[in-house]
Amino acid sequence: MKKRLGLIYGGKSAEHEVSLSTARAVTQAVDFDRFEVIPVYITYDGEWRKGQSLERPIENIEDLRLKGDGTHKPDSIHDFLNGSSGALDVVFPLLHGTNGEDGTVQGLLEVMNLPYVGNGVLASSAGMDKVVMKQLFAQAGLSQVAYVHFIRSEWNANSAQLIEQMEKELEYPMFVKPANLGSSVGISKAVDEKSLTKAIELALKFDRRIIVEQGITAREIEMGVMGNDHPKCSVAGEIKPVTEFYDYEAKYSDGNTVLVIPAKVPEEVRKKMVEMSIKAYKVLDCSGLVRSDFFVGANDEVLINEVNTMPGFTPTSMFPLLWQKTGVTYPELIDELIELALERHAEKQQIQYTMD
Ligand code: G1L
Repeated sequence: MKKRLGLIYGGKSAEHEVSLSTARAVTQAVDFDRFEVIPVYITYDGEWRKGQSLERPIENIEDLRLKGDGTHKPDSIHDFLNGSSGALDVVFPLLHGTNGEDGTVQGLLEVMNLPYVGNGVLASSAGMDKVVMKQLFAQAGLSQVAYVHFIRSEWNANSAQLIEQMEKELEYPMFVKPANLGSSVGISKAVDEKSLTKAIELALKFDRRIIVEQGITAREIEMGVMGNDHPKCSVAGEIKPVTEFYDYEAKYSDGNTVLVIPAKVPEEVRKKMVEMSIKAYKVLDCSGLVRSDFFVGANDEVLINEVNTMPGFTPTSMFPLLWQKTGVTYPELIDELIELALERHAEKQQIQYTMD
């Protein structure tokens, strides 16, 4: 019997289009002899639409924008995921939760008792908030850049005191960000008090909670982590700014940066990154996968920047490329993640919920 794999994609999010290309890439990599692939599209308006099983991989992204002609409309989310056309065996949630509230779709899938790929509710929501994530990292003894955080009402009540605190605890340049990682918007660099104030007012448009981080001069190096209780790391990859004199092979470049995989780092730095990636994975109780992002200073000091519980996931994104260079192809990656989802779900079925 083929397993029924649901792909949930689209969503009320700025990453809607990215999600569609990712869903297409996944259909192109799944083994149709072993899986029946069922598309579940969430429109920009938040409407859920379930399609018929796909006969073949998707070529044209437009074919993933299921029409709202009634045929796809569910009577309830329950019918939707478990309904007449047969239950799904495993789900690939290829989106951020509505309005960037990650962990919400995972929560829905938990309530439905459906196995799903990637991180659970706790890791998804803890990984969504930069302040929560950094506080957990600090608790785990992981080195990271200094930061200050506050909420909108504290800023409104006493911005002068907060500026004073930031200037005392941090140095310019600083990076001001909405705490909610779902939004890549609203981030800016501050070089003096005036630009700091401006950056904070901008970030406050996107979130009520703000984090201000110490800016540093460092290399940006990332690792892929995959597994449940015994996670493994990929080789490291570096994101390098394009300079006039680059001599490395620029296979994947967006014009401003190139990816160098494996990154040229000393063995101790690589080992440190593995150790820190696993610690971060455990403290956030991750499962499935994350991409862990580091700063490596001139003196080879390693600082963790963040982990991304839903990294870019097309075949040319950092996470799949890192695994490819580690010897795991894109179709193998998808297979492995589905296995991990089923394994986690099976383990959860054994948990006892009552005392009798
Ligand atoms: F299901 C996985 F594998 F956990 C998973 C889910 C989602 C991996 C990567 C992503 N990434 C995305 O969905 C996105 C980068 C397209 C965000 Cl909209």
